[in-house]
Amino acid sequence: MFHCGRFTLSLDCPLIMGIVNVTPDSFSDGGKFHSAERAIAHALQLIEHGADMLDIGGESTRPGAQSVGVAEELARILPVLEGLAHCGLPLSVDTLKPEVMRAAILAGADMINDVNALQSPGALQVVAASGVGVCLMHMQGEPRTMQLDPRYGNVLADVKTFLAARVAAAEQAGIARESIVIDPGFGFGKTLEHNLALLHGLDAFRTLGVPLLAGLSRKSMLGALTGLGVAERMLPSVVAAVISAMKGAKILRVHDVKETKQALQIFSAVEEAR
Ligand code: 7PM
Repeated sequence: MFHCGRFTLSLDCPLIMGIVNVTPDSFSDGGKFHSAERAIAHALQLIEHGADMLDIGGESTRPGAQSVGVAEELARILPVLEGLAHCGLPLSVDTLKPEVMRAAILAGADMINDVNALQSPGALQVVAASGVGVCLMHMQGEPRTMQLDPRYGNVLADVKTFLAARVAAAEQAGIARESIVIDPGFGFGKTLEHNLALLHGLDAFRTLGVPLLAGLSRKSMLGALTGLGVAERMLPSVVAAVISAMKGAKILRVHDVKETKQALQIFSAVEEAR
């Protein structure tokens, strides 16, 4: 079971976390409103397609991205959180800023997805005080520069050691183990070889004793392997999601919810035949 905010979720079958990007619309004065409307409409479509939870992001954590201020990030995210408050699904917010976490939780977020694994000063405390779920993700470096020269002794061992330490820090701060998931952070300070080693060895994270979340959807490693552009990576993304599930991932963070759902129906049927 995974406890996050208002929800307790069974992880007997892998869950689908649908990605909701709140993209700033710089073309009109009504941009903030229209970008929220667009994000909410997209989220409702993901729910129809079978999403089990939603991950709302204001684009501050993207590889290569310039950092976005707290006020700007909240202006993007809060209207979407409010618009989806009664959609029936757990709402995750993708942020690494404690101030954004606090405001998002007050606005009804059920989970914080932190690519920085709650390492910002105050982040552990904000989550611990709230009862929301958290995803602790591994990243080497910072989003703007992390892909320049990623290096590891042994990527699988290094990422696992980091995540074990962050789970311990979270528990020490008072976050319930039942509210924690971990994520190796595909593409976050990793070469293609690092990403492949992590996916191949993903089952090794199971011994950490908390559920595993995997995000490979449309990522550049899939482009590097197929030569396909980002808009053409649905099938490779679904295959990567199935491979993750077969290696024990319990939450799959994806753009293509409908197709991933179909694939996981086959996966889950085969699992149940065990
Ligand atoms: C450009 C490149 C835009 C990469 C967006 C991205 C993850 C995440 C992201 C992940 C968790 C994306 C990424 N990836 N959070 N946020 N795990 N927990 O594909 O793998 O959305 S941003």
